[in-house]
Amino acid sequence: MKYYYSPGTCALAGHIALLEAGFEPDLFKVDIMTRTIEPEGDYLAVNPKGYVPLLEIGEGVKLTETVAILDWIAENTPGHAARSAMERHRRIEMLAFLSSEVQRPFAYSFFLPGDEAVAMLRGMIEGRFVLIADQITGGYLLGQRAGVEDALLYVMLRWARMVGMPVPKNLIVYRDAMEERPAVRRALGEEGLI
Ligand SMILES: N[C@@H](CCC(=O)N[C@@H](CS)C(=O)NCC(=O)O)C(=O)O
Repeated sequence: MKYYYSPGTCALAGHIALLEAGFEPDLFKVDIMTRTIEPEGDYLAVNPKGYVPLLEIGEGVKLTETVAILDWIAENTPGHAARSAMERHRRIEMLAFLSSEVQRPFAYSFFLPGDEAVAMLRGMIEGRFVLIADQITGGYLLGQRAGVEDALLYVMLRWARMVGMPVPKNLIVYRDAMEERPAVRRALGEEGLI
């Protein structure tokens, strides 16, 4: 199994989820500015989309898109596969929300010029964190144990901390607890972030 990532990006979520699930992926670090695989290699030849993450499951079977990768990991982790169609829909609902409604505006806010646009996007993200804060009633996003969606939320909260964005107190407690998980610490270490 191969996993293509760039440190600290949304690809950190899949990295964490793979380790939580007990997979031992071969890691390939990608420079997303030059679209090269470090130390050398054409990332576009691997993934014409040019962005990370990409999971090569085996035999040339490649999966892109954070939502699809995280859903694949959950479905292929003993004890984590959805037990009903509705349970799976709920997971995808949460992943899609985090990906489209938090990750995407965050990405725009990192690159868009103009203080006004950035302030507007940050206000939007802050509102979404308030909605999410109300969901963490069982300790994690979808209940009482960490799932793939928690890996993505952790990365979004890490980004919030990086830009000094205020988030509800229970999300700070949640983020700090996630950061103590062995898989999270290992992924951060492997990406050179601690
Ligand atoms: N829709 C994709 C977006 C992934 C994405 O935006 N990746 C960023 C890092 S967080 C990236 O590689 N950006 C470089 C680029 O877009 O060229 C997903 O959710 O996986």
